[in-house]
Amino acid sequence: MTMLPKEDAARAILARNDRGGYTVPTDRLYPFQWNWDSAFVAMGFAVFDVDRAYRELERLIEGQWDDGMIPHIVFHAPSDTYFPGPDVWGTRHRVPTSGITQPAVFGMALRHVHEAALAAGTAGATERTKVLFKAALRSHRWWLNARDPEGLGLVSILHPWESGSDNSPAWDEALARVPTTTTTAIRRKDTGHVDASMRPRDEDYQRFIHLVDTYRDCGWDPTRQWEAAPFKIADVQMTAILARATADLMRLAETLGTDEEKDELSRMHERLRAGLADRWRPDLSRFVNLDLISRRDIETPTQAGFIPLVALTLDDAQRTAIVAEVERWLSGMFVGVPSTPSFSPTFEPKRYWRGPVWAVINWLICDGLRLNGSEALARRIEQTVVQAIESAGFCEYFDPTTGEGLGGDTFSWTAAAYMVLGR
Ligand code: 9WN
Repeated sequence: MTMLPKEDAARAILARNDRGGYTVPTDRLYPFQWNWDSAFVAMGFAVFDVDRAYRELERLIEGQWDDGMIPHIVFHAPSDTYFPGPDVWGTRHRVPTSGITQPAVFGMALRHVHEAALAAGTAGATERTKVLFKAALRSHRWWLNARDPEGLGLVSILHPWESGSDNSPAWDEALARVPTTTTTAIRRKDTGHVDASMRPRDEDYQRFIHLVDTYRDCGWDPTRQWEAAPFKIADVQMTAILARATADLMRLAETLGTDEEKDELSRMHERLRAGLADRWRPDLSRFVNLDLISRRDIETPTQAGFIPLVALTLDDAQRTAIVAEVERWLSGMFVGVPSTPSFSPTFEPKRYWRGPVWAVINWLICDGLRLNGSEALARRIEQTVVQAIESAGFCEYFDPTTGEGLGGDTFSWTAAAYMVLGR
C-alpha cells in the first residue's frame, strides 16, 4: 500500500489515543469515547487494521441503551479532566454514558469497515458486521420514534452537543430562549486545556447545562424530554447523515438482512429523503433547519446546509446553485469549506464551530459533492485539507483564512480523515 507523507504520524496518533479497543478524541481534553468521532476513526483504522476498526464500533455499542439510543459519550474509565462527567448526566446506565446522542455516522462506518474487511478477506467479518448491523438498525428506529414523533421526515436535536457543532451560530436564536440558570455547578475543564477564545462562551455552557438538568429531571425518558425541551431543532445535517447511514444499512441488508429489515430500511429511507428534500431553499442555494419551537426556518449560513448532498441526488438546477455557493464560501479561504462563511456577520475564524474548518465536515461535504457529480471540486477541497494537516499537524480544527491549526492537537478524527482524504 502507498503510504502518505504523514501516514506514520497519523497511525501513531491513533495508537497513542487508544485506551483498549476504543479511541479518545485527544488526550485530556476529551478523555472518553465519543460517538461520531469513533465512527470516523473506525473508517481511518479500516485503511490498515480492519480488526481494530471493528473493535472501535463494538466498544461504542457497549454504551447503547435498551431503547436503541447510542449515547454521545461512553465513559468506559474515569477521568477528571473533562466536564460534564457521568455524575452530572446521572443516566444510571450499566456502562456510564451521557444521556444525549450524536450524528449517526455509525451506519456509514459499518458499511465502510465491512467492505474493507471483504476486500482484505478478514475471517469472521460477516458475523461481526451482522451484530453491529442489528445495533445500528435499533438506533435508527430510536431516531425515528424518539426524534421525529410528528412524522416530518426530519430528526431533531434537543441539545446543541447532539449536533456535534456545539456553538454553531445556527443555534444562537434558539439557544437564547434557554435559561442560563442551572442546578448543577459548572466546573469547565476545557478552557484549562485550550485557549478560552477558541471555545464556546461561559453563557453557552450555562445554557448547555440547563438543558442537561432539564432532561435529567425527565429521567432521560424520550417522550418526556420531547415535551419538556426548550430547544428542539429539526436538523438537516443530522437528518442527512441518518438518511445516508440508512442507505448504507440497506446496502448491507442486501446480503445480511431479512426481508422485513430490508422493507423497514426502505421505508425509513424514503421518509428521511422526502423530509430532507423539502428543506431546500432555492433563494439561499442550500438546505435549512427548522426550529420546532418557533416553527421558523433557521437561515443562518453554516456547513450543515451542504451536508444533505451525502443523502440526496440533486437536480441540475440545485447542483449548479450549490456548487456556486460552495465556491463563494471558498473564495479568499486558505483551506477547506468553513463551518461559517467569511461573509456572515457571525464569522469568527478561530472560535470552534463559528468559522473554523473541520476535516471530518469537509470529508462529508466532499463525499456529497462527489456523489452529485462534482469530482474535481471535491478533490480540490480535500487537497487543501490534507495540505493543512501536513503543514500544521493533526489539530482539532483549522483557521480557514490562514490554515493555522487550532484547538486540541494530536486529534484522532483528524488523523483518520487524513488517511482517507489523502488517498
Ligand atoms: C461535547 C469530541 C467532541 C466532538 C464534537 C465537538 C466537541 C464536546 C465538547 O468535541 O464536543 O460533545 O465538550 O466540546 O464539538 O463534535 O464530537 O471531539
